[in-house]
Amino acid sequence: MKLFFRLLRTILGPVMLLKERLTRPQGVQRAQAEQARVDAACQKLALYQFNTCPFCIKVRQEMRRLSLTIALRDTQSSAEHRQALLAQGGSPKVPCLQISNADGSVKWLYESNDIIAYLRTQFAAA
Ligand SMILES: N[C@@H](CCC(=O)N[C@@H](CS)C(=O)NCC(=O)O)C(=O)O
Repeated sequence: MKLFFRLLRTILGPVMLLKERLTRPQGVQRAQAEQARVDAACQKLALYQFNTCPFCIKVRQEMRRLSLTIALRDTQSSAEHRQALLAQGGSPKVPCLQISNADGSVKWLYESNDIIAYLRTQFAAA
């Protein structure tokens, strides 16, 4: 089954990446100070993902729509990232948003729809 999905991604991957590029949304414009505040907040976030995962593409597009610069950690090309996600997040599933809180705690948010909802709550323009 895993092999089937891997094969499907190999075949459809380039098409999905082309579609992602062609439908890249225009990011929201913020005042400089507001964007600086958002950029600083985004430094506490990291998205574990990989290029041809359709759920990851959905989250990346939302990040662009909201003009968010969030570190991308590729779990397909990096064994270190994959291992960190599994060990600390509890599952190898992507996308997963790592949220580092001010008190030092870390939250691992799975499910593309939940990640998108979180990003909108935190960063959608008023
Ligand atoms: N319902 C999840 C689906 C995520 C999903 O199926 N991700 C796949 C990659 S496209 C995955 O990580 N599969 C590996 C696994 O489940 O261990 C979402 O919307 O985020």
